[in-house]
Amino acid sequence: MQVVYSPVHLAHDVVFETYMGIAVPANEVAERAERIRTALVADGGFALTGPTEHGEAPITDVHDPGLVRFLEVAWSELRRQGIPRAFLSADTYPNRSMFEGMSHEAIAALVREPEHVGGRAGFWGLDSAAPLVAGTYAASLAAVDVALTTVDLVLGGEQAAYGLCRPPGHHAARSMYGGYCFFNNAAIAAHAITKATGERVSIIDVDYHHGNGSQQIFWRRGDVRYISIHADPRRQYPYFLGRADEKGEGEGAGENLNIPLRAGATNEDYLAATDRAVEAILAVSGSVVVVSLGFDTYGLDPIGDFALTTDVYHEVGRRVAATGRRLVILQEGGYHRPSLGENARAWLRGAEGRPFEPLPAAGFTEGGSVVG
Ligand code: SP5
Ligand code: ZN
Repeated sequence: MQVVYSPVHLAHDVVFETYMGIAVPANEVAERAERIRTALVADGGFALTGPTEHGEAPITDVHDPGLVRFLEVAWSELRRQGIPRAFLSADTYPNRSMFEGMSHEAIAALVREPEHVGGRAGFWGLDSAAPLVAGTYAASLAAVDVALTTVDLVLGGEQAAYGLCRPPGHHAARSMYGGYCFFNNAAIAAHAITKATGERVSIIDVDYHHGNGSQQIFWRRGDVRYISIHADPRRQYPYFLGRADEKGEGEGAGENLNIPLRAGATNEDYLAATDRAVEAILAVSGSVVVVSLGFDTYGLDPIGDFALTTDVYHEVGRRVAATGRRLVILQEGGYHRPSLGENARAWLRGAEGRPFEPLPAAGFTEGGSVVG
């Protein structure tokens, strides 16, 4: 399988994130993508290629140009405003109750992007756990190019290709970044596929978290079906979207399928959910499926609470590929660094119909210790 990778992700060099007001070690770090790249090279069955530049138009097809401009200047604004922080995190968010009782017209007129960069980050951001650093914008543009190059490979005839996107994308909405995501790589890819082929596209999101951004972007669209298996938002980020009764509206009515799972969800629970998702893919036309691939469903993930093992990733990859659709597979989350390479190898080999054997050289044991 072809793998699209760009070293520009290294510029998004995140060390800390904020959790409930306190700086804690970052989860979404450069080592994640490097672990996956190293494992796929060691496997021998994957061919790495760099992305080609696709420019800004495919991004503003999906995102508000104001979000793009904010992300472009946010770091220089932080410095220009004399704020000597290691990363940008919002000061104040426009909580919806700030405007309670005001008309939609009044709100539209009053709620504007402020000048203070902490207010601007609140205006465009969802949460305080998506630190923005000097290289975030460059890395985010590169991640989009990785996704769109993966689309090019599949539209060019590959049965499946994998884009090692970093930063991830599925929490980014049309006018909002958050959840370690800045541009929605999978949504940009799905939209580009509809444009190039005129076909319907399904997104299957198997990250542990609900992809609120992908759901929002396609909520009213009949040409992109969004299917997600994730932790129930009553107990987990993004908290305010991801319930089973969110089905889409207008042209998009019935095109959104959320499958929330309980804490401790097992391989068996997950495969049952996968079968429901696969059924929803097969119910619509279209030759291409976008996979938002996360490994934060793994039993040892530091921010997840599912109990999946490496073998189940091989089986999920196999079942998704068995739809017969061509797959644009894009990396989202997954934070247990020692297992990321093996879990990616397992999923992608499953999608290719190849067997999976652990790589002893990976030096990883289920206990979480790392050798070398
Ligand atoms: C792409 C993706 O997987 N984004 C996930 C964003 C999750 N943001 C909230 C993270 C909160 C981490 N809390 C750590 C608490 C440890 N007890
Ligand atoms: Zn996630």
